[in-house]
Amino acid sequence: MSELKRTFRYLRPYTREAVLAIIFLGLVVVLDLSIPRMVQTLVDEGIGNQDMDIVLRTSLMMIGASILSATMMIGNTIFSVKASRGFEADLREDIFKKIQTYSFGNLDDLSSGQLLTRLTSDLNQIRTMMTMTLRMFTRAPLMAIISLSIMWTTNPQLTKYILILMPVTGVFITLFIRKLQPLFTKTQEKLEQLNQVLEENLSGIRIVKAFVRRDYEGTRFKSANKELTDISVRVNQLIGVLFPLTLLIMNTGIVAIIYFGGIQVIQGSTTVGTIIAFTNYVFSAMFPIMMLSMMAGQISFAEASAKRIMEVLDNEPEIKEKLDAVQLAEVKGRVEFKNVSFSYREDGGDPVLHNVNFTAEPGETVAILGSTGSGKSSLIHLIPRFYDVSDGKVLIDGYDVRDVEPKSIRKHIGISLQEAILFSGTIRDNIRYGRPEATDEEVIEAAKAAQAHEFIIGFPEGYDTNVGQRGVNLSGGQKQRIAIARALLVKPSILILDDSTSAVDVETEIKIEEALEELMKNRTSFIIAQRISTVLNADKIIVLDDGNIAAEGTHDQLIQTSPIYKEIYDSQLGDGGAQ
Ligand code: DGT
Ligand code: MG
Repeated sequence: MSELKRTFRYLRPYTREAVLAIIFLGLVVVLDLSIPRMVQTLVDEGIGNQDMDIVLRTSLMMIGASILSATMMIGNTIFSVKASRGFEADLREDIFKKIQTYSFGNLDDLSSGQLLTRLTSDLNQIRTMMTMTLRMFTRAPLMAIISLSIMWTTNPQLTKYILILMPVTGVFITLFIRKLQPLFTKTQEKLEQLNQVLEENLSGIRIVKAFVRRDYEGTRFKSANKELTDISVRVNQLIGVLFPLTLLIMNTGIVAIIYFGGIQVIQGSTTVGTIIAFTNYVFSAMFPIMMLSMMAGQISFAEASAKRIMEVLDNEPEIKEKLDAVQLAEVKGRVEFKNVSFSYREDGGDPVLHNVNFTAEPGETVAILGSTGSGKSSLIHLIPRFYDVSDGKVLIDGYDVRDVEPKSIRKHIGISLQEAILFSGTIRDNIRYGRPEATDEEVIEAAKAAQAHEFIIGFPEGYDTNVGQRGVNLSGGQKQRIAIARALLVKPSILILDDSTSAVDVETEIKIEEALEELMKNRTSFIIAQRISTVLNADKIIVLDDGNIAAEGTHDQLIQTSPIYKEIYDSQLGDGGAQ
């Protein structure tokens, strides 16, 4: 319950609506409960005394009360919907805002699929809970209290029978809920598992087809689906048993009222009308207990969802900005790694970089080579402070990146990540993502340097071509070139290209290389490349081997001194090389 309670603070801005909704609900209950009272008057005074006037008047009053009650219910709906939808929107906005503050490390822990589930279905659970609270759950206890007080003031003796039955039902339902609660939690888990299978299948459906694994995937889905179905059936069967049983108890109450009430009527100590009214009030008094069983499910679901949502909100960004962080107005581009070690897990884990030391002077081009998994991407991710080092320091212009406001560094860095991700929208908007105010000329200039201009103007709509959701209608190499243009357009002091030409043919790669040479003149550039031909001209080549710098220097130096470099060189360009 505790996590759910914490979400309730999002209702605060809607206090007025929530209070109004509950006031309307209270009026509905009072009006509804006044009706059995009127029945009592109608029977005892109207029919009993054969007074047509009272019969007519009371009937009209009953109709009036019903109409009024319906109107109040509409009022309740209007305000409760306003409050719960507002609550949902605010909470969703907060989750969204929080996710934007996440650093890379946080995003490694919570996948986008998980975050999406929390933003949609979990949020939905809580909102449903909120709507029900404002519309039905509050109604139940009100009904119980008011009907019991009416009963008590009219005939305490008969009320006692009901008061005996209520705790019996209460105990009985509590036992049921105890049994149900773990089943609800399990249902939620099974649902998540099924979603996981579905999500993987949907995003990887092409792989499934390519590897002809439809049957395997079908089995996986079937078993997850069956598990969910089995547990849902059990839950619903239990609930199904619960309802008739509470109904049975309620009917026992009504029989008791009629039996003992009947005796009282015969003895002349009560009236027939009272008995009729009482049978109605028994229902109203027992109703909340039945409601409780429904609530139990909803609350368990909502609590589970609240937990997941609060996990997102409680997650602190791993990269923390210092209070007295330095603002860098200008970056010259000197990058220095001092005894840097790095591991992805804060609690240790195998370091992926060991004691890395190097300096890149402003304007230098640094090429990073190394086999796959050697730590190249990890290394360059430390420059914009996507992750914090485990040991040592990364310095930009002499400032430890941890002492500088991350925004003010990143503004001066143009980066093209290993996986080129584009947004839905036009090519133009994608290229100027980092600098929306860039002119069309600048966009074209960047695209030309990235060797993207040619193919872009080849599209019927040129720069206004829509790249569709996640840029699916472009080839891998085309996406990469747009990503390079996007990085160049920022006119960064530090340019980082992580394997940005892996999907581009050799000829185009060389062209990009040539165009970049001009553009890289005043920038410190880090180029990760698989092909050695693209890095021959670099001011400095760093060869990474399993997280260690195995060699560092210019091509001429390395070819003399580094066997590992010579090996890479020979395999690609030397005697054994293809080109
Ligand atoms: P590549 O792109 O295949 O040529 O390889 P590199 O050199 O870019 O390698 P890198 O830095 O991506 O990975 C180095 C090691 O770090 C490798 O053992 C995988 C591991 N690693 C990479 N990214 C993550 C991550 O996000 N979380 C964890 N726990 N490990 C990671
Ligand atoms: Mg990499």
